[in-house]
Amino acid sequence: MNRRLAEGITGTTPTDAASAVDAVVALGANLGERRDTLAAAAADLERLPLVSAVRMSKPMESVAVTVDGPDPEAPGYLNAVAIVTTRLAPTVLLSYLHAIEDRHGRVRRERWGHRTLDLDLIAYGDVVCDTPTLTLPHPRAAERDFVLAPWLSIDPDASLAGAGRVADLLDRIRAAS
Ligand code: PH2
Ligand code: MG
Ligand code: MG
Repeated sequence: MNRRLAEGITGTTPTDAASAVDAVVALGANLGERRDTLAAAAADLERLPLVSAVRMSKPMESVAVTVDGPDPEAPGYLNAVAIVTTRLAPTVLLSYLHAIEDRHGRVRRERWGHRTLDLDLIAYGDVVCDTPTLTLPHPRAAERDFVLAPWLSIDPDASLAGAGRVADLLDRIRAAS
């Protein structure tokens, strides 16, 4: 990894104009006015500094996956994916994602608890890293159809660093279920 990219991952300095990156953000909501919340979050992403474009998938319904597996009795999720073209360093982008979650009433009580808004940083270009605050790509993205399907819908050539083409990952999940 080059020095400037490494600084961008661990530090707070934005990288320069030549290094805008496509970051993949997964959005999910299973409480409240889910559709409105996702639309508002997309607008919040567009307003972030050093973000030049946001391409958002259509929202898709999905069954809540809990620590015990899929639960059709739990409030269902609306999931979407946004591709965010940005010069923000990944850790800074992640902080903004948390701030947007907070603004939309996110309460953090239990792991995988119901939530008004969840914003996960799935990928940042093809960066691979594992730090206490950020793992890229997102460690569970390759198993999550509710991330891969909306992502594929806006980028048919998408691939996940270290895991392969999103289309193939999704085929594999669907063949196994
Ligand atoms: N997010 C979770 C846990 N379970 N299930 C669905 N269907 N969609 C999600 O976004 C989701 C989930 C934790 O982030
Ligand atoms: Mg999540
Ligand atoms: Mg999250």
